[in-house]
Amino acid sequence: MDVADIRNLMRKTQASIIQNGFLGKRVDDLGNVVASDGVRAMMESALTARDRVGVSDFVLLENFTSEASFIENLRKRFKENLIYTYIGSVLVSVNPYKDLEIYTKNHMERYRGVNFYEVSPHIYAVGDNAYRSMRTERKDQCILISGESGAGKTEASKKILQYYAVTCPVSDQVQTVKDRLLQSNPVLEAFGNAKTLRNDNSSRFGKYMDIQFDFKGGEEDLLRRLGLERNPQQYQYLVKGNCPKVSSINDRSEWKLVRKALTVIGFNDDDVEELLNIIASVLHLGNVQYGEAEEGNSCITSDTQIKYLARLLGVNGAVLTEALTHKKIIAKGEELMSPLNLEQASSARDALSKAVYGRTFTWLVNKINASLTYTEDSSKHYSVIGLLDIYGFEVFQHNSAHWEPVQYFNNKIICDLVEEKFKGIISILDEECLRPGDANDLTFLEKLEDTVGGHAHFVTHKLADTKTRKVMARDEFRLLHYAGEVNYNVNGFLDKNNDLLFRNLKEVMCMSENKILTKCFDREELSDKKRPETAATQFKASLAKLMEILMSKEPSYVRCIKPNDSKQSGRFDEVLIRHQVKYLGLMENLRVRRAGFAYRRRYEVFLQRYKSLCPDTWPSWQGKLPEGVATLVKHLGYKPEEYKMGRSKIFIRFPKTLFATEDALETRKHSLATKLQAGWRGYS
Ligand code: AOV
Ligand code: MG
Repeated sequence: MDVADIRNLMRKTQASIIQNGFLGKRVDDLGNVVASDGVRAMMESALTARDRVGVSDFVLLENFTSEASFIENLRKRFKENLIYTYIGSVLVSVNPYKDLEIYTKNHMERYRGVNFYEVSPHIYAVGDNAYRSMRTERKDQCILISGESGAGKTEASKKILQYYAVTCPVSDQVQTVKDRLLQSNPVLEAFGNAKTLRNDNSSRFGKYMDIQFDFKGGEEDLLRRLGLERNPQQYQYLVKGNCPKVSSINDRSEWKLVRKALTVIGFNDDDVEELLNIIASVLHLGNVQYGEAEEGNSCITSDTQIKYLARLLGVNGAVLTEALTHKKIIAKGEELMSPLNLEQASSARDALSKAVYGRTFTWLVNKINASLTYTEDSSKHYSVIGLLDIYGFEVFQHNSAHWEPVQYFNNKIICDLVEEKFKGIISILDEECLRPGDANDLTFLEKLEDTVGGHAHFVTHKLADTKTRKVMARDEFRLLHYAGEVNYNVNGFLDKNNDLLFRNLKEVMCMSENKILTKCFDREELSDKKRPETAATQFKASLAKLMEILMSKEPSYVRCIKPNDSKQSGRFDEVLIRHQVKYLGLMENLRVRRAGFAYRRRYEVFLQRYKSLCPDTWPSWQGKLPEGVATLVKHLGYKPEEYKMGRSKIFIRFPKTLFATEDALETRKHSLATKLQAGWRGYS
């Protein structure tokens, strides 16, 4: 038997496989249809493999409308450590809560420049695809990562960054920028993340309440200079959150990493020192204790903290003390220092801490952004890939003004949400904050009842039925989120929304000798008579800006799922997962995918992959690409309604068509191997 014989036999086998509907049958020399043992074994093993590991794209599920089979598929794959599955081009990821060996350099290489469907699903494929679309179509890209707290959004974004760092070819200058980009992550996380009950390393960028920076790993003399104790339990701000112990994060090595990272992004020793002085001040501020002087006025009981604060912030201790216990008011054109009571004083103190920490963080972000700007030729437009990983994205969708359950993530819904088409909670809150007189948290609640009380997703104690009333306090409202029901206590809503930082505290900060703080507290804002924007309005404005940026880009989506609430590997909590599948809108996502042309592939890729299934295109097609593809699909028996020929791509409507073609390819590969073995045996 020679090579031509083998090829002939292969062609015959192939043709008969195709004729027989990809069932792995072949026609023997006498024309009888038989299934070869090898083919049968191969088919069986392929089937059992699919049984075991599920399908890598939900579009290929037989029963695609069934949530149960969706979840079953997730479960199968999760069990086999296959945490990634597609819905078409959307990547679904389940947090494994353990390190998997799937992020090596080898893996990165495997996904480089390869078509989405040719390799198993991976976050690298999403990254690579966005990169190539950016290059070939010259369109800015963005990758939107969503999921609940602890689902793996930040990890996913880090993986994509690492992928680009390793695989994208760059010049030396870009290399510096890339190093900085990678290094910016630990820095932002160190100052912007917090341990919450749901996630040991929760992104809290922009949220300043939960300060969770642990100096346990800091160097001894540094701690001494900052006047800090080793024990995080010593600090009010660190114990307040009730979860100071971070089981999964090693502070000592993390701290080293942060210091190193700060150097890479351009901080010298002095900068680092100033930054640390600020962080330490915030911790000291939290420990400032108030006592009661005459007439219920507040006073500071111990000056230990004030001494440290004065030194660390470079301000006058007496002035600071006064500012922490008094409020400057202007009466009849005269400035007066009016004493604060205990409660007012401690909220002034907390407002100062928040402002100092928050503004420093913003400054840090700006500094990092500036260090990332690539300035070789500013006249040229550089294409960008934006990576969006934020906290509480969904929560905001459901929390604020948009009342319809979000069926399917799309930009329009978010934009409608931000637009002030109707009176939502935010505008009512702002109204109450600005209303002079008797406005307080409870009047805000009443206003809500008057305005949105009729809405099906809004309940208060007064409006609730007897059953719900039992689990609600009088000062709460409840929102029926897609993600679940949440009670909100209105206590402190107005204060939180107001800018509570008194003018005299701002003045003290403006006098600081700390260089970072001088940049954060600008004297100009003291002369500004305008009322500062409320927190909610600022948030809304920044969200609107973000949406504008995102809308100008081509999106890719990553949906992260959290498998259990105990941060455990291997535990698949079906109730919790079903819930997320629902509110992430994955079933809708799948239906949308199935309705359209599920697969599009460039002609050359399609032909390259399947050319061996047709004698006319094998081993190579000499004519034009579309004609080759047309010949091939005709030979494969594609019906006209099953596909469409585009300008550069073929669109395949039903997954089963592609499924069958893939099966045929598998079968063919196997028979080729069998024949080659037979051939070799023939030679020997
Ligand atoms: P999040 O960003 O979605 O929550 P993270 O990305 O911080 O969640 O993930 C939480 C933790 O899960 C991480 O610290 C890891 O321990 C683990 N983890 C996540 N993804 C992976 C992965 N691919 N492989 C291994 N471990 C993983 V929040 O920021 O709280 O919304 O606000
Ligand atoms: Mg995060």
